[in-house]
Amino acid sequence: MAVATHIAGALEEARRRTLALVAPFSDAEVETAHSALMSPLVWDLAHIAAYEDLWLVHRHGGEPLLHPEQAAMYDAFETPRAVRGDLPLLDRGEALAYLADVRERALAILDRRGPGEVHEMVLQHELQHTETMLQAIELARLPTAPGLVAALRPVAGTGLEAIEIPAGAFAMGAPDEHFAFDNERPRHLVDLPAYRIGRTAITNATFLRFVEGGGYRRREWWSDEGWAWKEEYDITHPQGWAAGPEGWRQWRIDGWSPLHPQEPVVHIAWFEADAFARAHSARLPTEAEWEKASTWTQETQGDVWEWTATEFDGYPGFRAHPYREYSEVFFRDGYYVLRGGSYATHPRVITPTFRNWDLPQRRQIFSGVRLAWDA
Ligand code: AVJ
Ligand code: FE
Repeated sequence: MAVATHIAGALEEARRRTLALVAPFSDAEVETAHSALMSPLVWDLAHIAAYEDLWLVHRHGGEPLLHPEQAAMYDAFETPRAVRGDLPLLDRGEALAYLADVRERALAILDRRGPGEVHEMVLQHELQHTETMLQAIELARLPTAPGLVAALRPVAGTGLEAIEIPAGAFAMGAPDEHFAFDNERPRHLVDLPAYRIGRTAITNATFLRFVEGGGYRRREWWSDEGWAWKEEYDITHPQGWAAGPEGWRQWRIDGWSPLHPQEPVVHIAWFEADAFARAHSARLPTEAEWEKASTWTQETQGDVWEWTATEFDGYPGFRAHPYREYSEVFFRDGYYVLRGGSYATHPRVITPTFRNWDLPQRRQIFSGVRLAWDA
């Protein structure tokens, strides 16, 4: 019973976060697709409800879906982001009612049958979507209610200071005792030679030196794909930066602020992180290097997602479970792994083994960079 009460409380807390995110906005702001990259916020709301209906009411509770006719429209795989703005989606009021109705049933089932592994999955799913919604909100330059994102902690140093990690094997992946997504398993031994890795993420001040030092004009620092992307979209600085008479400013969640030199740089693409690393005779860490070092480099962990050199794939012996479309459909399809977490990530999602992923040109994600070097 104590476990059921705990999970019910956590589900309620996640729901307060979801609802607080959309509370300040007009119906039109919630229902419009602000960017082709992101869903209308109302899609996320109804999707969270549909997901909970499927896993907690139907699969865990054995009851019929509340809204079987909505299942396909709110299935992430069947209905990709780019088309979500053109669908006859539920309106805001309908989506909020869907959330509340499913939650009532899910809590009644939880009372009756007790919790299962799927409860933590559904909880994490909702929390992940609150971060996705924050990406959409930031891209749309809508203001965010206070208290929903953590303050970025200033970094002591430049981000270029390294620590050396000795050679040796470590156990990579999530231990069996607690919930983890399938892509974090099985836990397996990985042997690494010695290497150096940044003690912290790279700061704005350090990234600004790259920008002002011609970093976006030096062909030799960029991959072919990265250069083509940068040229096509005329990328000359991280997303949300603007140069003005009073210096550089940055659009951050709640509006414009002066670029803070000691905060970690955020909203850079993998291509930019990779070019920055080459400009410093460094490279991105592999995700194994990142995870092995995570007990040594905790200072800024969880402030910005950190791009790694590793393309998203299953660990040896991977088994899709229980939600097949969560990970497997993205393996070996050009996605790069990010590690850590960000100021927009709920702390429950942040663990040393959690794997996030995105395409190398994406920078709506709260992404920064940590460097690595061969020892
Ligand atoms: C782990 C953030 C890459 O948004 O595609 C949410 C999370 N999966 N619903 C994504 C997810 C299904 C996922 N990321
Ligand atoms: Fe989802």
